[in-house]
Amino acid sequence: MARFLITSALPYINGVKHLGNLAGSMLPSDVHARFRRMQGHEVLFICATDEHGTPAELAAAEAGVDVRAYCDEQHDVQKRAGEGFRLSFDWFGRSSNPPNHRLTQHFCEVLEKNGLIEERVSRQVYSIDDGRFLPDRYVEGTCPVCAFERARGDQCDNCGSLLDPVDLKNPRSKISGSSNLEVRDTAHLFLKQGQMQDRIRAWVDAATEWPSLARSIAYKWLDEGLIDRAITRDLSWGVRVTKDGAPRPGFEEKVFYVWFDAPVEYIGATVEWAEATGNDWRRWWRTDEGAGDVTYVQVMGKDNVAFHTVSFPVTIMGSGEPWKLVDRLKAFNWVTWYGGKFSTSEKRGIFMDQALEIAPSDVWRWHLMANAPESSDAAFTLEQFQAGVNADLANVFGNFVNRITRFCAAKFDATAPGEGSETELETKLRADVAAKLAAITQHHEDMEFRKAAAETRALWALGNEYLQVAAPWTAIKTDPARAAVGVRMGLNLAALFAVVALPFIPDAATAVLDGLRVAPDKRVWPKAESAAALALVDVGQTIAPPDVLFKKIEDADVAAWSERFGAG
Ligand code: B3M
Ligand code: ZN
Repeated sequence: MARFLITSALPYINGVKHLGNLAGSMLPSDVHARFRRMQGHEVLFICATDEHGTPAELAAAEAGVDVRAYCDEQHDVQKRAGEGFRLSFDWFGRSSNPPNHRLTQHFCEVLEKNGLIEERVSRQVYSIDDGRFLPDRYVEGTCPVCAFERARGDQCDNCGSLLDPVDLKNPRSKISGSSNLEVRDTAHLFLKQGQMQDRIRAWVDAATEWPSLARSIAYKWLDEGLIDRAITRDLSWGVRVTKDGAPRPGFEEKVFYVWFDAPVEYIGATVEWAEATGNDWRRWWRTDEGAGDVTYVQVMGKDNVAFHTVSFPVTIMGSGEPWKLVDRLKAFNWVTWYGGKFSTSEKRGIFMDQALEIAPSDVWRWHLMANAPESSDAAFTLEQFQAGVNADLANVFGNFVNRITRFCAAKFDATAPGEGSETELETKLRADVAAKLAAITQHHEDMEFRKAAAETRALWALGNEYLQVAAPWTAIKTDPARAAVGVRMGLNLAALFAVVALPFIPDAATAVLDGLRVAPDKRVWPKAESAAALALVDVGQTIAPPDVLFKKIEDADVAAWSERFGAG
């Protein structure tokens, strides 16, 4: 038994996330956590809302509420959406909670002691009409790179360039719309990332277990050279800047930059979990206190990779303290929506709460993972969603389970029969199943979600092929013992298919296992070579055919959803 710490990138607080966010971090990390738990490993699966920064302040202002009240409400909304999707977090924390504040201040203080923080005067956009500095997204203007007219101060949504607010052309305040702005000098803390360049590169060189997307992004940043970056901002909502445990003089009106405190919340949320449950967080995070044997897995969209492969490691390593660093980093490309991007600010695409209004979580989970944006961006269309769900879930998995359980109920008194002996047909099937199980297991271990789903589908298809040939419904007329073998094998296949599907479609798989009365201690990850994989339903066991597992998606549904979500 090994130990896995798994973190999903922290969803930002400004509203329910869209399916692209779900597919790129929370869902795959959940699938992996479920898989590792089923293997019998000790898993701690952590997530939280990322609550600081200008987008939270702006969204609260737009909603006309105080930013703390806004975050309280949105945290609950996101927590419910996560539960609706069966995301099995051990803890869903908040970056605005006290543990993160303490830890963030701690990191800054030790980094400063280690000579990695410097106070520098920097040039910031100041709004005369608003009477305040305008950090990051508080300014909008024309992108100096691509001339997009609605670029934000920190980043251009059109070309993706990271920007400095003072570089925007025709800048205007997001608060008042005023263009009566000037550039003023003000002090900020800078993290001297440049000094850590060689250590970070050596660490990335050694990180051979990272998938290529993560490594290539890290090298791109290292090759460009790490630049010192400001880790404070002129804002009121966030983690206060301290020195020796007291407010830092000159920084009373400033807080830490959101990307400085957000990754620290992976640790902060673990502390929240430990405090709430009476557990020890140190054995997950401190290599001197038991975390040495932990494998730490991070999952995120590609735009977050630089912060996790460079900036956060600078914080962690620069502290000189024995904190756990990421071992495996899985990054995703984008899910696209009819050729464009899903977008929170533009409300384009389908959002998590809306998705659950139109279809159960399992079908989304399956579709998003079977089409995970791993090697490239992946287009989401309602037509492909319909086709995939109907083919894989309704026709292959659902139909198999229905046929065999109903036939057993009709002809074998809903009891797993013991008569008859297996033939070459079953011997070959067992070998084919073992080969598929080995492949599925390997893909899950490698966090290759598309491949894991494809092989799961291929395993299900073996069942239908087998039933086609074994045809217990024909055999029953002439050779009841032969039919019994087919039913016994069929029920065991159904149980195995459900066990293997648990990480992807936990609700439907659980319904099948409940119907087949598979004991909880047998719902563990099967070993490919073991006969136990196909001995989940005991002879003499009574079963109850589950209700229809997956409702087919009709053309009329697709038409209605296209209309509602403005698809195409
Ligand atoms: N909140 C993701 C985003 O909003 C960001 C992830 C933080 S992970 C520490 O793009
Ligand atoms: Zn641009």
